[in-house]
Amino acid sequence: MRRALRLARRGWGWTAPNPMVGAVVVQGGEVVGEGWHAELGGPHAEVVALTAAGDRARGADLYVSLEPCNHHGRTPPCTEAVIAAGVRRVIIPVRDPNPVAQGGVDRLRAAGIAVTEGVEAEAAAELNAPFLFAQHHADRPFVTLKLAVSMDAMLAPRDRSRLQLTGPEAMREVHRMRANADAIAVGLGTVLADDPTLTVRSGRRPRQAPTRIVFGEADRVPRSAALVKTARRVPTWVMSRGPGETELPGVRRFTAPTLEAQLAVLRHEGIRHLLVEGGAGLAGELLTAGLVDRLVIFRAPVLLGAGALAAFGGVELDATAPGELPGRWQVVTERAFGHDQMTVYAPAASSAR
Ligand code: AOF
Ligand code: ZN
Repeated sequence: MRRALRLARRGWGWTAPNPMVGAVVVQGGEVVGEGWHAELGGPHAEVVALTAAGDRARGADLYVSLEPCNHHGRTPPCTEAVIAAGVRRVIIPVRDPNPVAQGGVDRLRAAGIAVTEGVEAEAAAELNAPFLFAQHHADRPFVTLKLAVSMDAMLAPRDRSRLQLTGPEAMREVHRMRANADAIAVGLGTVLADDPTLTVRSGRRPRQAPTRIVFGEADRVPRSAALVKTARRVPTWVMSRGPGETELPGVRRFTAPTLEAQLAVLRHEGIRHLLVEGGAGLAGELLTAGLVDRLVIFRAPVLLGAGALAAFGGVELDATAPGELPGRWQVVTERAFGHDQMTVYAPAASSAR
């Protein structure tokens, strides 16, 4: 199953709104075929793996990182391919909550195929957390908040100068994360302070460039901002509370009265996974409102000290425990990138639905 999950990851940035899925066919303790869902609209993982296995799929075990689909979508149902191939047993981590595709386990069992569930369930759910979330929540996107902070949980030095805290390894990881998001967002303050580009500039490019989103009043977004100047090439949206007057060429503008309402607009526009990259104001608002599904913190080995800009703007931080996070969080992943430490947190109450 871990092999199937590794294969699934090869679809990173290419399958949305579909999940990433991998499959391995095992016959007599030997891998006889494997595959993954490589691209939206392309064949599903099981079909690729079974085709690779050919006749050797008869009587084999099929490890697939999501319940096989049971519907005619862009491709025929995987359940029928599994049954036709003569597979003996199917092993999955989690069921597919998609109402149109689900039902695979029941269909396979009805055809006399043994099905084992729950293998590597946590890892599989985490890999496709935004997909799984979207099946149960139509009111907003899955929100990943990424922040690079100092050891004392600061975002910027006292003089607010633009300081690159994390190293090149962490940068590459951020670009990889961007490739798996439908949209990348920042607050207006970050546009004014950093003039970011918010494009995927390292690693494999995604199937579609993520939409770039600014939360803030459109009238305050400079026409000279890098995001505005490139808006005709890369989709760029501004989410404002008020209507505003200035024209921003190539930029789509949306008006909604609250952050929640703005997120609802984004989901309605097809954004299922939103990566927020700051700054302190937007991060604080999202955290306070309980709208963060994954918090990704890169901690750089520097101290910014008194007077620096606190990472979780507007949210109480325990001064005696620098880096302590507001709310209750559990650690999902921890990993070093060069000199920086990445920690991924999920809200403690909810699991990766
Ligand atoms: C599988 N194996 O590799 C994937 C599955 O309309 P389609 O054909 O693109 O199907 C999309 C749905 O199928 C998707 O929303 C999810 O429920 C399931 N994805 N299922 O058996 C796969 N990618
Ligand atoms: Zn399928």
